[in-house]
Formats: sequence, structure tokens, C-alpha cells
Amino acid sequence: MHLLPSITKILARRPATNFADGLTTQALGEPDVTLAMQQYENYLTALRHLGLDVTVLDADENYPDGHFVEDPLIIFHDLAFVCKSGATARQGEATGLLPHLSEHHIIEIEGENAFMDGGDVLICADRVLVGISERTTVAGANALKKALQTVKANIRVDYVEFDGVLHLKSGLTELAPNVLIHDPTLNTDYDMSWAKFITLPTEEGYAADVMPVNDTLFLADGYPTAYEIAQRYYNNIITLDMSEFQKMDGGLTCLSLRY
Ligand code: CIR
Repeated sequence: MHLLPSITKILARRPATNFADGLTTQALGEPDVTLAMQQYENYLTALRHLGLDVTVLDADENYPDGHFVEDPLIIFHDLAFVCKSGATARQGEATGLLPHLSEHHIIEIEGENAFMDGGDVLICADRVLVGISERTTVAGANALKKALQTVKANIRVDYVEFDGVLHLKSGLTELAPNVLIHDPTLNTDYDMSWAKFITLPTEEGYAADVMPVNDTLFLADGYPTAYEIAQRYYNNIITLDMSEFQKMDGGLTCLSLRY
């Protein structure tokens, strides 16, 4: 079992018009709803152009952060792990997604204090990194690890304690197998020596949330150093303006489930 199978399907949910009521740690101003909707359509269009089967659910005003579908569920092969977010306002977001994952086995991440957001789970080519954050507890990470080991006994799951950014993937993703790309705002003592480790300039830190989709890389638009680095690994790079989602602590990976 390879940890990163090829991607054929996308599940997403449109942002609600009240999405500015969602949570944020940023001080980048109010998002422009019209521009955000345009940026969102561009995101979907780019995925469709890759030939992927894209399912887009209607917005749910009960969840202003509900379009960040990466957080309530973690998909690993034919399994879908349901997370209980460390943010109370986001608990329950998985419910509307599950009927669209009928081919997956649904597994609840259970246990006292077992909180987790999918944005803290980085499935790399040869291991899984779980960020321990304000949203994801050690108990949550332990529950995920145990569940993963029931389907792949020797899977390596490393815990990454960090601070400085909201989710692990806000500041650290795998650009290519065994190549990590990092926003220096994310502080951690985790030993990355197993990988090539690329730290972006601070002013380009937001671009660390890259989204590889098979042989194409999605990268936030406007980050020239990150783009130049990405070109060393990819012939196909799609850049997308993410400004309105950045204001709400969101990045490229947050907006879709890819499987
Ligand atoms: C939140 O605070 O939960 C949302 N406003 C942003 C979630 C972004 N998701 C992600 O990084 N995976």
C-alpha cells in the first residue's frame, strides 16, 4: 500500500455567504465575499481541467468554516476518519459530507479529549505527520495512529508539536516525496532530517501550503521564490489567488478532500 495513491475524485463544499463569520487568527481585514466566490470557482475549474471527478456540495450557513472540508475528515485509501474539531463551532461539519463518501469505510476518531482537525494531518509518501496544535490533541493523534495501524500495521506516524500557525499544513507540506516545504513562522523541534527540508522566506510563508494533485502542483499565486522552487519538482504548476481565504486562515489544501 502506497501512502499516496493517485487522485481521481474531489469533494468540496461551497463557501456560505456568511463565511466571514468563521474563525480566524489573521488580521488581514474582512474578506470580500464576491472575490472569494470567484477565487473558489477558479479553484474548482482548475481541478476539473485536470479531468478529476469534482463533487461540490451546497453551502451550509450553519458552518461559516464549512468549505474548509479538509478539517472534519481524513481520507486514507478507502477509509474516512471523522474528526472532532478542537474548535467547538466546527464540530458536526462531517455529517453533510459523509453521504458522499459511500465507497469509504467511516471510522470515528474516538476517545476522551480526542480532538483533531484534518489540517493537522499530513500524509507523506512514507509516513504520516500529525501536528499537535490548538485543534489536535495527543489523544486525537493516538486514536488516529491506532486506527491507521489496524489497516497498515507498520505505518509510521510521527507527532509534530508546533506553534506559530493554525494547522500543521498551514506551514508545512510535502512538495514532493521526501521534500518538505516550510513556513518559518511554524516553530517546531520535530526532527526533519529524514527529508529534504526547504524553508521559504518569511514573507512567502503562506505558500508552504502546497497541494500536489498527481503530477500537477497547486501553489498560491504571488510567491516567486516558492514558484521557482516548485519548478525544480514539477512541470505543471497551477497558481491560484487565495487572498480571501488567507484572511480566514485557509489555504489551498483546506478547500477540498482529494482521493
Ligand atoms: C478555522 O479557523 O478553522 C478556519 N477559519 C480555517 C481552517 C483552515 N483549514 C486548514 O488549514 N486545513
